[in-house]
Amino acid sequence: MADDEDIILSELDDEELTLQMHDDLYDGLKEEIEEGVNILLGRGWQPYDVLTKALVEGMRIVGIDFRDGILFVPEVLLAANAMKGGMAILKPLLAETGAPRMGKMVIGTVKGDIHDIGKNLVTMMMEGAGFEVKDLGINNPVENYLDTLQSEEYDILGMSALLTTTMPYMKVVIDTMVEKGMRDDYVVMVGGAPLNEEFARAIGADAYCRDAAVAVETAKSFMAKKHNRLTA
Ligand code: B1M
Repeated sequence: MADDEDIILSELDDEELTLQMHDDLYDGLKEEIEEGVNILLGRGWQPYDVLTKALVEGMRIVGIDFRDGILFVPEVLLAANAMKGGMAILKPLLAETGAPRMGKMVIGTVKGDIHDIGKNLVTMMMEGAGFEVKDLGINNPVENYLDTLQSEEYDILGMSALLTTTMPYMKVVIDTMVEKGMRDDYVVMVGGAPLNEEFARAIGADAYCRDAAVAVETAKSFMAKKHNRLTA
């Protein structure tokens, strides 16, 4: 292909378009990403496939070059902005499943951490699966989580951390819940790229969620157990 200006997205086949979207995400081209999302949806793609194959995969590639010092914060911010443009189109579609009300969740990125794309994705998918989600945004100290949990009846606390320096803060939140005698009232689910099962167990969380789909399945199974307990 010649230079980017000659590319007409709608003329590309699905595979070419997906690869082009990875490039456009890398280059932070929000309008092109939005156009690509709309084209794939128009071709009958499921919103979840557009999300994972075009957007999340594109961001994975950005992450590799960020790690390797090829991309820097300003470029990654543009990529994140483009990703959010695409996610905004998918959000109502993912929430449109008409699923019955499943439970209530509070979610937020922990103190010191401003990464929110993964958390937003989890929020979208949870809402799509019928959960009511209170999203506390980024950089949350322990009080934000606890005050919100106590303000209404919630079932699940979700925390997100993308940095090895911020993930230990999840333990601060869980330990404070234990101190206040409220730990057993909630299911605590944690996620974020640097976490794993072992870490989740070590800090006293109920579950580690590798991705948004796992978060939904995990939350559903906890809610099913809770309902069975209550009706037994
Ligand atoms: Co940041 N960053 N970043 N960054 N950034 C990472 C995380 C990093 C791995 C990049 C790298 O080096 N390869 C690295 C961390 C290294 C480490 O800690 N070991 C890093 C760094 C170092 C930094 C800065 C320190 C850079 C600097 O300033 N020098 C800085 C820190 C700022 C801060 O938070 N205090 C920083 C800043 C930024 C930007 C602002 C530029 C931007 C964030 C924009 C935004 O979020 N609005 C950014 C980005 C975009 C990334 C990468 C490239 C992509 C993250 C992302 O959005 N992924 C990232 C590289 C990477 O992760 N490989 C990187 C896509 C998203 C869909 O995946 O977030 O993993 P993810 O979410 C998944 C799952 O993890 C899971 O489900 C999601 C969906 O499937 N999940 C949950 C996530 N949260 C969950 C919560 C749950 C359940 C599941 O609750 C129940």
